[in-house]
Amino acid sequence: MAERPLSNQEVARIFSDIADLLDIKGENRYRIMAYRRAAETIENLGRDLYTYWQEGHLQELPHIGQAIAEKIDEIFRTGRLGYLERLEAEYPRQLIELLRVPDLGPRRVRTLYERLGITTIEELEKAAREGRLRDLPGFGPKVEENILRALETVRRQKDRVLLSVAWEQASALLEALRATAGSALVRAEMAGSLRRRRATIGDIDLLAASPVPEQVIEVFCRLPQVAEVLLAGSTKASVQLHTGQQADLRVVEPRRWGTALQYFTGSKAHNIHLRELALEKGFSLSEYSLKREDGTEILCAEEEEVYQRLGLRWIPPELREDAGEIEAALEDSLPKLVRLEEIRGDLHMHTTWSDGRLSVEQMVQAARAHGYEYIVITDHSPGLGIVGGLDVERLQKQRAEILTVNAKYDDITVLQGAEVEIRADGTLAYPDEVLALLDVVIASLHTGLRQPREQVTKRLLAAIHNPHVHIVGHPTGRLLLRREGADLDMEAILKAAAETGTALEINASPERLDLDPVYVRQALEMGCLLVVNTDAHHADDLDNMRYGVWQARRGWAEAEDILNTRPLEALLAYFRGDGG
Ligand code: DGT
Ligand code: CA
Ligand code: CA
Ligand code: ZN
Repeated sequence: MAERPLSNQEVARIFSDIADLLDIKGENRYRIMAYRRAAETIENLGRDLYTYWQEGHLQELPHIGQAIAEKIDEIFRTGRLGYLERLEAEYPRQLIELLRVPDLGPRRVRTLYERLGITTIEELEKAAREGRLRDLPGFGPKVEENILRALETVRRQKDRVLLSVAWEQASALLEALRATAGSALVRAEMAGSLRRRRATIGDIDLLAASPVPEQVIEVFCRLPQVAEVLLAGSTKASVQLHTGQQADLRVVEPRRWGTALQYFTGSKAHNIHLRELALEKGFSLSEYSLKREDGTEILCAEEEEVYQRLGLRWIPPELREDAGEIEAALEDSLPKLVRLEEIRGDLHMHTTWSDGRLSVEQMVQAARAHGYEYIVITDHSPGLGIVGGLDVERLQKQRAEILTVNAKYDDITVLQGAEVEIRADGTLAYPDEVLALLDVVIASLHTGLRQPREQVTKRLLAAIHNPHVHIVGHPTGRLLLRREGADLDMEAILKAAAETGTALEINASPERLDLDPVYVRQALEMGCLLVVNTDAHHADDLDNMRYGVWQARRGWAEAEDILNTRPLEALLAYFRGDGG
């Protein structure tokens, strides 16, 4: 008996590692698939696998047959798995890390190991630099070059964190700084990619204004969050937090705050373009000031003044990627970006009816605390990978409960929807007659994300063309810093969504933020409508709405582009097909 039963994630990891190792070994596809499916089932389970094991119900779970049930049994009894240990003796588990390098499939990983004994990224990089990969079977100079480039990307990704993680840390730092620095601090804000609300963040950039910069730097370096001071000067400091994150602080004179905030917000590409524009107008723009050709300085205490001096409207930080925002500001055609306060309801949330943590009523309470006018409860359908989904009978029972809860509160409308699985063969997990009974239908992909482009695109298109489907949930299925989205023909998807009026979701869950802003903008140009949903599994998740709205803004979305900024009647009219 193991000391502590392994978590679902840990057991799922064992089976997905087995699948990866068998893949490297070149085993039969069906066996590999069987382990992958089992891992997916376990990962998405609503209850502890351990409980199923104790109750002797393992084999009732989808994709858990006798062979896998026996392995789970061994894992829970002994804390080990002999089968995996034997596999590892042939192919070290470290090789799985190599599979994540783009351009390296299982066959190439095997070749690397068998021919050159490579097991780590470092060894791979060394061999590639020394030109030892190009002569391996199945490689060649082009592949070697691609691998080197891919390793560069991997390295750049490695030190990034989710926006939500960095944002919470930065908020706490600012709060502590404000509380401790007292009157030495005039103002302080986030800058860099955080202020631009990028989905992932390299380091935290903070800017402060103070007449006594040294004092602010000193206070900052002593904050309880700081583990180590990497660099401290009179106007800037770099520290490492206990979380491992790096944070940079710059302190400027209050009368130079505007130019400094503009500069440190970036992006670099935006700054370069802005500097060129400044030069055309006879100014040189720096973090300190705008300098005229005769060398005299114009100081900008506010960011608006910087843009104004250059003949521009103030540009919201989310747009500052040099993607046409400067041109738009010049001709005064910047979008009127959607704001969090404009969101009237959340159309995607889970309860204990499937894999959520709270009851319908508890989720309703949480939504009322957010001041929402309406919400839609969208639990999972049964289907591949998602266990505990509602069959048609339980869906009816849930409807009764939702109606009862809805009747209890007159300040919010609670609707019944569902997150229906788009199955691997492209059909939906509920028949049309069932879908027709629901107020809002979200169709999502959770499995088969690695299917070839044509196949996975076709599945999504089929869902979009189903007249009962109102929304496509987290369209690509990406998990930031962890898993690429499906290889979709996005152009075809957006075109079909625009034609059928099917809304695309911006899933606000910090690890998804899917659709990506780049596609949001493309979707809007093609005439699609969007929704921003939290996909909440707990009350706290409702706070994630801000991350979704920020990504919508990064995609240039206005309130009218986002369906859940509309009043309930207008929203439902749209979904019924008789509204704008
Ligand atoms: P990150 O940290 O990778 O998520 O991205 P950022 O945008 O926060 O980049 P970071 O921390 O290297 O620099 C913060 C800001 O400082 C950046 O957005 C713009 C400005 N900046 C940094 N280096 C340069 C530069 O070489 N030229 C210009 N014009 N601006 C720069
Ligand atoms: Ca940064
Ligand atoms: Ca920085
Ligand atoms: Zn969901």
